Amino acid sequence: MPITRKQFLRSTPLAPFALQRLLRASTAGSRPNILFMFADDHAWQAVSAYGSRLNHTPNIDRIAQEGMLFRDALVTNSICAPSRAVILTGKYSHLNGVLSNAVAFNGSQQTFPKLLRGAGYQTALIGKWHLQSEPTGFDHWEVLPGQGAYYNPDMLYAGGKRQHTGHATEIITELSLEWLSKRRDPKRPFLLMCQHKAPHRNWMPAPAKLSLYNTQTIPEPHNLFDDYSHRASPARNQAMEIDRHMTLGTDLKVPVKDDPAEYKRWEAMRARLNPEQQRIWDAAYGPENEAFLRARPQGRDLVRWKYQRYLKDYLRTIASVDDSVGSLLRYLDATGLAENTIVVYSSDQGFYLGEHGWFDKRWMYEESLRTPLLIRWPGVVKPGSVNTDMVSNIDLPETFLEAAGVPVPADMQGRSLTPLLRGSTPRDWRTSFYYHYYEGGGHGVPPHYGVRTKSQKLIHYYETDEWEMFDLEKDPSEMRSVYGDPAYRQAQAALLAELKRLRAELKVPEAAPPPGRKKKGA
Ligand code: SGN
Ligand code: CA
Repeated sequence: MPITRKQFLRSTPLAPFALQRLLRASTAGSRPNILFMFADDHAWQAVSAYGSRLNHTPNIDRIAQEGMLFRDALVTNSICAPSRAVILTGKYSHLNGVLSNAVAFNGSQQTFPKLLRGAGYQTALIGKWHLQSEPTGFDHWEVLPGQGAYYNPDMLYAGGKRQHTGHATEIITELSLEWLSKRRDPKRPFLLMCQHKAPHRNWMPAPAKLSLYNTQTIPEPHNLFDDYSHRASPARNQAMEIDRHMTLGTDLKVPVKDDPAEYKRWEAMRARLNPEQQRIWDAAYGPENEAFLRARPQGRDLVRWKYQRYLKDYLRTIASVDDSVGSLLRYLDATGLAENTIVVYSSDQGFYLGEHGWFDKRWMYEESLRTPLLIRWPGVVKPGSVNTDMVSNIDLPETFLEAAGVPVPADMQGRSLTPLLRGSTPRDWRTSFYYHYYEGGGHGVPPHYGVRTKSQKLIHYYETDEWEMFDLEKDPSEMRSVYGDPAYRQAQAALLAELKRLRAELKVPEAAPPPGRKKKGA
């Protein structure tokens, strides 16, 4: 059996520096490896490199310190499976087919991992996949079925399924490290997509993180008690309020005996944990739950309590993701791979952390339209750089292909970020961006499309033919639509013209295709 790099590292008598030089010699000047670390629902408001008031993410921040942070990274369709399909194909949802979470990805189509693999890269995908069909284009994959479980998850691989013991974030990290150290062929460049379930709902933290933030009060957003006036009807009619739609049992881990159905769901959630994990959970949540059940706050006090529990659990799951980033970065350092590896951290979309009183995503509003994006590329990206251009998840596949020296197919619809990474934005870089959400159903957000520039946004809820327009400079939190306001007549007409132009350029069908019916739990 050939010796693995890890075994080699352990057994070698060479001094660490000489060893690193030796290992580097085999990759220096060659095509870069790509480590793509991807979270699910990680809001940019919860990354300290983005100026978070909420938490500290030292390992993710390290990518910003040593690379580039993109302040205005936008997704084309703010929901899980569609975002993943956009990244794989470099095409908008109407062309890659995954309009909503209910649609299976057609794995026979062109994807960037297939193109890299065809060019000699070895490709691996570990973690959340959520595209229903089996992954294609990967030498190795091991994925959570559907949304996957936080605790003791099953994972699927080519030809089988196995159950792991422990927390999903830690398991995905271990499997990624195992692939890097034991399964990878060190002679070929690699693409590793390490894709976490966290911090997706229902925000179940790892045992080691359960007491984080215990003694803190998480600051509230100024619009936690938004009344949804001054906007079209969808904002009022949604079902993603912390107040009315976040459940005490499954979302917030409180055993509410006076709500038997919810209590049952709480029991089912707890039953997923093994006895040791249950013991740790009961010790961590017990005292606070008892105090809550005794006091039973109401009205705004209840919303505030729910917000604290929600945010703490959400941030606790992120602390594990940040640890995972740290472990993978340290592995790259220790093996000398860091120098020739492009490291990316991003999320499938943004998320509401109480802004407008909400959780979840889907809207074209800023919190869910924007996603974190940080890229380190030694020797190419100037450490500590910040980019403010409008970039997108649709730009990632072209970026990876160009970095690998693989021709970019003409039918991809994004644009490579490599010039931006080198520090110069092409003069004809995009100044407007097209967004289209199709799913409907889930959380009551109706399908909508729109255009966003650096300073303005126009949204069309086409089922009810309602419009919104926002002046992002005067109203960054999007509390008041200026659609129809005479002061914005010209700007509104210009946005409408740009929206039409983008739809034609991107080949969006005039009539929106049906998104597919949403299955429960999809
Ligand atoms: C689940 C969640 C929803 C979430 C969707 C889509 N409910 O259905 O809150 O919007 O996933 O999320 S839960 O009770 O099952 O947690 S996505 O990120 O996968 O698109
Ligand atoms: Ca998601």
